[in-house]
Amino acid sequence: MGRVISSAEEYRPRPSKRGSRPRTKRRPEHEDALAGVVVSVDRGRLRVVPGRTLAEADPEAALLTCVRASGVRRRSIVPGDRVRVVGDTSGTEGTLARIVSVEERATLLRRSADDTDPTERVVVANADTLVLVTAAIDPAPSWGFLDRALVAALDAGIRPVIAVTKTDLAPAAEVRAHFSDIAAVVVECGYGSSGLPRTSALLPEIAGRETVLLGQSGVGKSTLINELVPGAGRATGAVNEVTGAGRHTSSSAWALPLPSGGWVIDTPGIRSFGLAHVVPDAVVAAFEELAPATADCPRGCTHLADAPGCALDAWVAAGHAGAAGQRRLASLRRLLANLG
Ligand SMILES: Nc1nc2c(ncn2[C@@H]2O[C@H](COP(=O)(O)OP(=O)(O)OP(=O)(O)O)[C@@H](O)[C@H]2O)c(=O)[nH]1
Ligand SMILES: [Mg+2]
Repeated sequence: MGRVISSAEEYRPRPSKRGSRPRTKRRPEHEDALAGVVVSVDRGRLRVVPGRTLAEADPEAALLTCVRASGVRRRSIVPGDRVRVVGDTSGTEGTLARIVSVEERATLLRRSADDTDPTERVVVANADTLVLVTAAIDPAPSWGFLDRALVAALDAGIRPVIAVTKTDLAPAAEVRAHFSDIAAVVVECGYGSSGLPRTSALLPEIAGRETVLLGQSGVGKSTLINELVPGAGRATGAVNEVTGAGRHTSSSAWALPLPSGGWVIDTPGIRSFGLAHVVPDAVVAAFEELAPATADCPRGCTHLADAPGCALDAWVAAGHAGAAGQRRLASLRRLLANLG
């Protein structure tokens, strides 16, 4: 029979090979870790503002420069992430703190490099609003890109707003038409489009919110941020006159506090917006004016152009999806074909 341990005193743990120091999962120092939110990630260096959420953070507070503790070395940490920090949390120049944990994310805007690449790139965490920035011209709007980013936002539960820049160079009519039947606000903010500051239409949409600005390179994201946040000092770059492409001026995302409350996150221009992580049903649901039609589709309908009995064509033909219905259906089918 095995030995019975009758009392605690009698029990002698065998000395462990690793030494006799008791190992606990949670080190005591983490219990008084400081709550903070990541505002930027620059390779191994992360800047963190103290506060449980951006809404609670003091925009004037000194940012902590942090590195990852070993427990979160391989975790994705992006702007907007709510974290716990230990070490020197004074924020004094030259000091370093350590991020020991990352809180669960409320929302997650993510993309893959293309539709078949399963590698996810998380863009930002916990944003409640996506301002999808497109220029009226220079560079010309990329409809596929805009639709995809919109799908990703709706899939993530993030409210989309479309901001059209460079309306001083060309009218926003085409962009408005493209989005005329979806539940996204379209605001114009080109240079001198009216006597007002060009951000006046955008501000009410983002005041007090956690907003991410997303768009292709050269559409004017950083220029907008510099006007929204005086002193932000985000670098801006001219669009190449020959190719009409932006120069990828911003290389990392950065969250900045709006003077009127709320935060905006500038992001580097991206070329493509893969949706490998999004399931087809979520894509259909994101096309709000088309989605009701699918109730009449046969079971397991792919909703592609050759799908027998797909109810989408009749729905659009009957005008239920508005003037842009035909183009939107084509856009939806393009996305679904890419996903499949
Ligand atoms: N005419 C005109 N030019 C604009 C407007 N907004 C921005 N620009 C110009 O467009 C160019 C690109 O602006 P950026 O703010 O650097 O663009 P970005 O979207 O941050 O680009 P990346 O950082 O490369 O992703 C700059 O030369 C801006 O001056 C606008 O409303 N009208
Ligand atoms: Mg930029």
